[in-house]
Amino acid sequence: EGVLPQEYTLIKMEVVSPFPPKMSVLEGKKVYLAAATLRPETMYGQTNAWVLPAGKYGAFEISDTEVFILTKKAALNLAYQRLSRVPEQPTCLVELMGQDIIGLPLRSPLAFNDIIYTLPMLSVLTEKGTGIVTSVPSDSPDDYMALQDLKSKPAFRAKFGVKDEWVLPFEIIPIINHPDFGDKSAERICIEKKIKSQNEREKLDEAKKVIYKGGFYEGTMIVGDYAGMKVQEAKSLIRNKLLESNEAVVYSE
Ligand code: A2H
Repeated sequence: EGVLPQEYTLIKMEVVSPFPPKMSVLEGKKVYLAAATLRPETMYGQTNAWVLPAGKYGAFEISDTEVFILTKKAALNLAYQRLSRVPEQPTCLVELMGQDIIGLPLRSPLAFNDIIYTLPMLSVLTEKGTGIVTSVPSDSPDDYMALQDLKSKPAFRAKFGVKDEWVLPFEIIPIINHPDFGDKSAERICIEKKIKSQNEREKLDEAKKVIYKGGFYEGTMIVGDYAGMKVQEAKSLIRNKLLESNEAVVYSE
């Protein structure tokens, strides 16, 4: 935990109905997985959402019509940031485990994929952000390795009830050109560092250090409305658009 508050963008990933039986009380409402990101300009490259299978989540009333699925801690913070039907008091409509929401089909802002799925990642921290992470395997080594594990290990898919069609059709989408690591920088650094799974924490942390600075400060957008623009400049433009269109909200913790 840092000393200064961290300001995230919460991406509203809409859950496509019909909902599974455990979520049937939510039918008729607009339900979103609310993913906390520091890189809203990467949303073009989304291939899935991540949850912790053993993590505790809930469906919380944000307004009369909108529901966010996230951790209780995040719901409480949101309630003090004017994002709760009842001010300063989160209302949980149904408690859910991460495992219960694996396989949910989602429509996410800016994603080139029309539908993406909720999948398990073991490094998701329930104490950080909302406990929901959007996956951009082109630019995040954690996302790349977790997707690679699911793609290459049928037993890992089976363990969490992940269907082939939620994973196998999803390719890495190049969205940013990195001056030193090309347009799939996360894949490139994971291959160079010979990272074998999402569990290689130290190597992944090194990989992140190596690519993030260059990707953000010297990278160039290669897709979307701001193709050709430096990532650093495009970030706030893309973020503001998402906030204006109500496809995202601000969240601090
Ligand atoms: B970022 P910081 Cl492409 N557990 O979004 C684990 N990781 C989490 C999380 C949680 N509960 N909540 C958010 N995150 C991830 C995109 C991205 C991100 C890219 C590149 C770098 C990057 C796509 N995933 O983050 O510890 C989210 O992944 C680099 C820092 O608060 C979020 O932004 O600094 C980032 O970690 C927040 O990390």
